[in-house]
Amino acid sequence: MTYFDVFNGDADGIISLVQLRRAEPRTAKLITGRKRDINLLSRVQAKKSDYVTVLDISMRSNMADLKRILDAGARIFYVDHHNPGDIPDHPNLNAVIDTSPEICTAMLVDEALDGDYRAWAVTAAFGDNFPKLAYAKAEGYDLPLRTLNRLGMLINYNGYGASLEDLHFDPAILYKRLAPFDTPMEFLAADISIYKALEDGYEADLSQAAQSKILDKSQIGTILCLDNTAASRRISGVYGNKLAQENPDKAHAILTQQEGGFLVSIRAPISKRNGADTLALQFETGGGRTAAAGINHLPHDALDRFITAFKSAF
Ligand SMILES: [Mn+2]
Repeated sequence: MTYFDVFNGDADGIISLVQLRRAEPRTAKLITGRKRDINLLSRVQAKKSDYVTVLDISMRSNMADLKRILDAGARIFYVDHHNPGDIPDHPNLNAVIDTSPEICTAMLVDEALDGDYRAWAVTAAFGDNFPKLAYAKAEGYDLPLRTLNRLGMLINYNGYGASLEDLHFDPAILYKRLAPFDTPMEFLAADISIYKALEDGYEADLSQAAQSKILDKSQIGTILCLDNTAASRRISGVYGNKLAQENPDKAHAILTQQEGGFLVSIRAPISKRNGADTLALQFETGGGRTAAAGINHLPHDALDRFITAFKSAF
């Protein structure tokens, strides 16, 4: 029999698995990828009596492969907080899914383990951008919250990129480096090199992003353009969040140059979190949520149309 551990390559996915495997060690095939690489179940070839653990990837996006694996006779333990679609009613599927707005996968794992690895769960909540949840769950524990916040953010930052080559650490390797420790404090005390490497990468990417070209700046907000580099692809999402926090009344669009056009990341003003999805959907490859949306490929000749649409969207 084979075990498969399938997890999102961001902080929430990695730390969900760290907690589970502290509680229940097992040798498993690790299946993961960069943060946006979510069709992970397509890579699982499971047979009858195999056991598949799935963490922090949308069930809706993996439904066909979920059914294929269940039909093959394998058992699945599935923990997640994204909209699942219709959860199959199958005796071999144990699904713990909660889509309430203030929960992340690592905190669902924490609940299942009665808070045994709370410091890890708090780190993941910070990393998945749930600071309120992190502070609430840290209450009564004596935790170095600023450090855990920074560590969670850095692990999350590591997941962004257009390919695994863009990332500082393959998420499977990052998982293996964290997994030996009961707490993030023990990890940092034993092995500061990862934290340092991520922090150096983050600061370098950030200073490169600060050199970006302004394509348009108005009362509405700012449209920036980043060069076609791995640094841009790693930082663009995190940079958009940072600019939005610093200028809460302005909208932002971060364009990253790519072959034939741009990858676009859109952030509505924090003071009025809507309009981002409507703007993105005016373009063929756009999509997202009201506060944060994106366009996978904006051709060069659509740039003027985008700038005009941006100004009327917010
Ligand atoms: Mn998550």
